[in-house]
Amino acid sequence: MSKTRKILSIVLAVVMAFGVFSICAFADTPTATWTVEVTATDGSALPATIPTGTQVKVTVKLATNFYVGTVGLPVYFSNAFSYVDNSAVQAEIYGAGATRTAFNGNYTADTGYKAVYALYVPNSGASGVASPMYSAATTVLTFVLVADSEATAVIKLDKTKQKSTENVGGPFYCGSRDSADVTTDEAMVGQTFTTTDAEATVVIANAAATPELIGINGGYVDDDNGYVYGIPLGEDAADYFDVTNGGSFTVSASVTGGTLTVKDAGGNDVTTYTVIIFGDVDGSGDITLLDDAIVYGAVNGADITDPAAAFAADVDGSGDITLLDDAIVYGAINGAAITSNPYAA
Ligand SMILES: [Ca+2]
Ligand SMILES: [Ca+2]
Repeated sequence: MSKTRKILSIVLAVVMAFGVFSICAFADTPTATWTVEVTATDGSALPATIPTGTQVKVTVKLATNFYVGTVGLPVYFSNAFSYVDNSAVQAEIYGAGATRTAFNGNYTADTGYKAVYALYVPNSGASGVASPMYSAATTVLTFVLVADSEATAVIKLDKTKQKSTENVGGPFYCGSRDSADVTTDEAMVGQTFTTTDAEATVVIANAAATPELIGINGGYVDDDNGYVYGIPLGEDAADYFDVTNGGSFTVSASVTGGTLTVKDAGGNDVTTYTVIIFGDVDGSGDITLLDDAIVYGAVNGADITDPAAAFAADVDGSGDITLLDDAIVYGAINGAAITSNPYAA
């Protein structure tokens, strides 16, 4: 037996167990308007195109007021998506004690589609649990999908899957009642529903490779510390780096403490680095007596609290700040050369 047939047989067994067929009335009942919304997992709007690997949240709402009976809710989604295990959250329509079941969402449904199947069954009529009145925009089901492959993907309730006299085995089933009394009122099935908004389309594109910053002309990317250096004093940091995979970067200032931001092809920030100009401890962009004063203070026990400034003060790359660093900074003020990367081989 295929998984789909197995699911259908379970649904039919449940429906029959509740005697729906015995009072069988595929009556004309009010139209129920269902909506399917697809958003980012935090509920914000999705961009026009999402890259593969993105997770999206599917929210199924019922925007009609009526006394609800048993509900079987198959939500179909294109094979380009996969269901995220255990992500389904079902509304407690009949209270916490009633049966709610969300089947694993990765079984094959129609060609090209998989589905999440959520079932809501009231406790038996004998228990006297009142049938609740849905209020407009009740969230019935949420779950999370992950985009696997490039596609124009669809997530939908499928009207052709609705149970009716012509389609008794239809898995989409929405019972209703005339009042809150579940013991005496007839459960009616075959409720029509409006499909207008019960479908969402998401465009999935293959994710571009992540852009990486690389050093050129002696520029160095220190990924361990999040620093970039190797930029000669007074030069523009932009001339010492490049980005792979169609990315780009911006530099706020070519001074110690400046920020180099790597962006992807879409202009989104990917990584941020802090610029280090060795000897420029105060972040002014040049080396002056003010820098020397800070280095000299550090040699004598003062703290340089900013990590980037402390890194820039260790101009010989020894790992600590000593009189040798002070001598190099003092020399630079007086025109001596200073290395832009003391760690270079
Ligand atoms: Ca300075
Ligand atoms: Ca040192």
